[in-house]
This record gives sequence, structure tokens and C-alpha cells, in this order.
Amino acid sequence: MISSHVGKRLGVICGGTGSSKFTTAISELIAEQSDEYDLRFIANVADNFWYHGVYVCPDVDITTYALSRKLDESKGWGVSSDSFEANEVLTGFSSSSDSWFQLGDKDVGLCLKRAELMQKGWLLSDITRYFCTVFRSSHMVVPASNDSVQTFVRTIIGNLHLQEFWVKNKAGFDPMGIDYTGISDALPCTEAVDYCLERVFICPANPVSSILPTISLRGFRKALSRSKVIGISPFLGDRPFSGPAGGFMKAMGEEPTSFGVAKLYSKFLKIFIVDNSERATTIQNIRDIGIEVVKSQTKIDSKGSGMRIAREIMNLF
Ligand code: FO1
Repeated sequence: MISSHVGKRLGVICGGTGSSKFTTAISELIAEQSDEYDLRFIANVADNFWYHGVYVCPDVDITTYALSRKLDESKGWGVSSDSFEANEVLTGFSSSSDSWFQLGDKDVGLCLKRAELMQKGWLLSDITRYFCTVFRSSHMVVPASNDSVQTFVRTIIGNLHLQEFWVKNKAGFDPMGIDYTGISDALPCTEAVDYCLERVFICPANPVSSILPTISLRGFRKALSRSKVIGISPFLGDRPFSGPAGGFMKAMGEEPTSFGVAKLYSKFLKIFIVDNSERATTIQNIRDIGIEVVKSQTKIDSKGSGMRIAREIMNLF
């Protein structure tokens, strides 16, 4: 149940699949053990898209499901024990029918409700707050923006929306560049920026497709530069924990390592948590650009390991 407690503000900037274990662990730790903090989970919106007439907001929904204990943890997206009958109907229309995105039946219900409320003029942030309340989420999720921002990947076959690149084409083409359409006109949700003014935790999400589209919105970088910002690297050596982060980092002209991520965040990052087995040279490179490095066991494979790392993170604030 969402607490109405007023405490020290902490903004947790998150993506979807790569962040969900951390969002779950932090929210459980705070809900069970600390009434000191007032949290908001600030979710990326640049992977949102219309699919068969419903508006899908993967990172917002993954975070909402994680905080209301509905997430299918084995996949890292969707609702646990969901069925896919609506998707099967879509597949049956023709062999070329768009059924590449496995939207579960419960997900379809949520996205239909969202589309209905959007048609009535509700803002995405109000819809998300409503869903969190109905789902009895442990904490509120705030979309980074109510405006449309979309990540496109430049490839040899043209510019692909992130979901088309990753899910439809299974990252089958080398990313040649990344564009965030709408970013210069989009306004951030005020509540999201307000929760980034004091303390911020950046989840180990894809820096290019999940974190940059949020922190590039007007007002975020200024807020972050005043704040105590702690992040966890989504890389170990040159391998990301999940997803296409390596190719995206290269497309941005950055090395696909924890050091490359630290450089992207260098204007505001105070502490970077890297895995215990991270390379010594990478750690030294990060320290050389003025960022404190803390080593830890960053893989979460049980509730116990999630609580342990969540406690370590919170002790750094
Ligand atoms: N990811 C997949 O790889 N395949 C899917 O079919 C898929 C369906 C899906 C449905 C709802 C949802 O909220 C997320 C879903 N995801 C799926 C995850 C999603 O595409 C990405 O992982 C995120 O957009 C990146 O953060």
C-alpha cells in the first residue's frame, strides 16, 4: 500500500527489464524497514508506442507491476501467469499481421484502460498514479514526461523505433546512431524533477535507451547536478547485464563498459557501484574522472541478495 509518509526525497530513475530487480528490492527495503524516505520511481517513456490501438508504456508498466508484485520476474516484463489469447487472435489474421510484441491479456486490459483515459484527456502521469493506487503499489511511479519522446535506432534498413529494433528485429542490425524524437520540445513531469533535487539512484538500466531519454529532458541535469546521485553500472567488463546496451553505447561513440557509462553520467554522478569482479583499469579510469567507485556483488538472484544490495545503496546516501 502506498505510504502517505513525508520523508527525505529520493528519486529512483529506472528503465524496465534491467531495473526491475532493483526497483523491487529498494521499494521492499524502504516499505519494510525505513520510514525515513519518500520515494518516487521515475520511469522512461521513450519506449512507449501504439500497438493495435492500445498505448503500451513498457517501462512505466514494468515498474508498476514490480512495485505491486505482479511482474513476471522470469521474463522481466508483463504480468505473472498471464495468458496470450488476444495476441493469438492477432496472429490469426494473416501471416504478416503484427503479433511480434507479446502483449499478455492482462497487459491488454491495462493498455486499453490507458487508451480510454487518454482519449478522455487524462495525462499519462495521472493515469499512472491511478494505476499505482488501484494496484496497491508500494510506491508511486512517475513517467519522466507526459509528452511524446521516442527512441529511434538508425540502421542499414532505416530508422527503427526501439521496440521494432529490439523485439521485432531482435537487434539484428548494427545500431549506427540513436535519435530521441520530440526530446527538445518535451517537458518533464514536474514531480519527477522535484524528486531529483536531493538524492537520486540510477538503476542499472540501458544508459542510452532507458536513462538518457529521461535525464535529457529539460531541468533534469540541473536538478541532478545539485543532488547526491548514486548509480549501479549495467556493465561488467564489456558485457551489459541485459539488452542491446553494448551496441547502443558504440553508436553514441562511447566504449561499452562501466567507464563509458560513467563518462555519460560524469557531470552529476557522485558514486558508481560496480561489480566486485570489474576490471581494475576500468575502476581506475572512473576514479580518474572524479567519480567515487564502490565495489559490490551487483547480481541479484534472490530476495536476500536484493535486500543486501538495496541496504548497501541506501547506506551510501
Ligand atoms: N520484450 C520482448 O523482448 N518481447 C516481447 O514480446 C515483449 C512484450 C512486452 C509487453 C509488455 C511490456 O510492458 C513489455 C514487453 N517487453 C517485451 C519488454 C520491452 O519491450 C522492453 O524490454 C522494454 O521496452 C525496454 O525497457
